Amino acid sequence: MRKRIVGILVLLVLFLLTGCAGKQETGGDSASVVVGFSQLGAESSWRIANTVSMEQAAKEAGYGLMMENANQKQEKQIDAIRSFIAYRVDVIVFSPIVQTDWDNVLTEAKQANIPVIIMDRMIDTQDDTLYRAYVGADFYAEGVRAGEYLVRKADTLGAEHLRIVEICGTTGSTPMQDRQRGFMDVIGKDERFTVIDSVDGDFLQSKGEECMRELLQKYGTEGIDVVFSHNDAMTLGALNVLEKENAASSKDMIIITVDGEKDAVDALKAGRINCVVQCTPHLGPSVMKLVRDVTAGKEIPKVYHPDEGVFSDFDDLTDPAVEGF
Ligand code: GZL
Repeated sequence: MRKRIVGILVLLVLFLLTGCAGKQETGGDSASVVVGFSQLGAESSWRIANTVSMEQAAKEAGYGLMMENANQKQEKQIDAIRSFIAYRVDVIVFSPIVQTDWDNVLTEAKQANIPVIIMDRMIDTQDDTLYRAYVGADFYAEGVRAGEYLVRKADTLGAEHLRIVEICGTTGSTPMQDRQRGFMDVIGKDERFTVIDSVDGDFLQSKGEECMRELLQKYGTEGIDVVFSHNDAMTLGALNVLEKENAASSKDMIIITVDGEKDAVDALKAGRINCVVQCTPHLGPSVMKLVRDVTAGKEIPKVYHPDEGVFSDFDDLTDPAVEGF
């Protein structure tokens, strides 16, 4: 506990000494708004694009942005939110790495009368007054799209039985739980499909490689028909293994991924992946619009889901609309 108090004090001193805390930090004038932003990490191209989106949108809005990167540690996010409260930012924005254990720190923000906007992932709470709005994907719908693609593919192939391995994102995170739930709600009752294994890849490319290597050792290329991976980073890692070991790839396996980064869409166009479910990282403009409305005292919608789609080998992949972020 002492360590964390020291951590918060160090954060505060750094903000004050480096001028990061200054309302001028990203160019806004003294009248501008200061947003405290706790980003969960830099684990994937999605996350990096999301951070850039937030920084650009804050700059365009003329808002000060105090961003803390938690490097995948929930306790660092909690410390950062406490430092934003101590600094008395105008609005707190954060992307919760996992869904649980946010009520205490969000209650402190509420008591300090600082509005909170949750971006990207969601939290488990009984008290929805702890946050003003949620801006992020409908991850359940993304999982459904992945499942619907697989059903269509099985219909087209006339497949009688397909064995699926699932490479999951961060355990306890909204995208991991809801993509899995949506996917299973579509394929779970269809006897043609069996999920033979579900492993934790933590949204990391390196762990995606590890997972695929272990799955191949366990089942062999002959024992796996479908790879459903919760994000492109893990999928690209898995592809490295499949192709390096001359194992089957999308020619022999059906590979389904989520996010829609450029490398994954390029792999789809090259026939290395079969389906890319989109999950946009470009949430900054929507967040800053809500910051504007909240600081102007306006009512804001509780939930905002961006429009998202899916690209697959059923599409005309020469269409310029088929592109990654
Ligand atoms: C989804 C986001 C996920 C991405 C991953 O909104 O939280 O986290 O799918 C990222 O690439 O690591």
